[in-house]
Amino acid sequence: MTLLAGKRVLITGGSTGIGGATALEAARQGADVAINYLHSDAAAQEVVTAIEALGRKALALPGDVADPATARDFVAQAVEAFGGVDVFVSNAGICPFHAFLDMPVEVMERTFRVNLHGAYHMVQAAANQMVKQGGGGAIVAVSSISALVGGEFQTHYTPTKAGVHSLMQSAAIALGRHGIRCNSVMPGTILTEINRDDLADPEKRHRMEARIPLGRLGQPEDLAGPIVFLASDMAHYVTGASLLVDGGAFVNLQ
Ligand code: RM4
Repeated sequence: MTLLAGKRVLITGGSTGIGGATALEAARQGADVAINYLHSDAAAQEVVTAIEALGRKALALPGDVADPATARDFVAQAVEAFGGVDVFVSNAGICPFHAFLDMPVEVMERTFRVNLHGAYHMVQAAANQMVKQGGGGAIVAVSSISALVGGEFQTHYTPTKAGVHSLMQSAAIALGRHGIRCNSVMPGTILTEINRDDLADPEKRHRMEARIPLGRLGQPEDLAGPIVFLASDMAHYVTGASLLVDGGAFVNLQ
């Protein structure tokens, strides 16, 4: 299958986790891929090397999504390299678990600026480029099961994921006339760097696993297929939607 044949795909937070897995799957599905990343040059280069080994073009650009200039630069450099943007995956996010009552302002504000403001800057920059190009496009944002349910140590995080979900709904309305589809995925508990420390607690990990009908925590690769589907022409009449990818955790009350 080449669900993204000839497409030019941009992904934020693309050097590891869900973003990295999606970058590789997009390349397997025939796309050229540009990734934004913040920390590890080595990890980003590994993704680039793997994409090029699949015979596709790859580009890795560092930048903090919380800075509006990063969005403009990322899109502009990808357009210079690939000639345009067809798919944009807004994935970059953080979740520094912390209690509510003594939540430091800087922790709360950083989480909002990365997860919600960063998504807004990036989606807006990608949408403007897609409108300029004409021909439509697809935007997929990584929201979360946490848009729908809470977390004691995530009071700064869950509102940002609810915001990302809502951003896609409103962007779908604003961009429909341009043939640009906007959807979100809602991952459950997926083992990545974002929660490695949190799930290092055996009791917490067991408690999270016990809630999942499919019997295991998610892996980044579990998100790649749903994201590629929403990005592809198979979802040509899907916009403003959200897709839970959680092994059944959300519905499992008892
Ligand atoms: C997700 C969900 C998971 C957590 C990550 C950090 O939205 O809450 O359980 O491990 O965030």
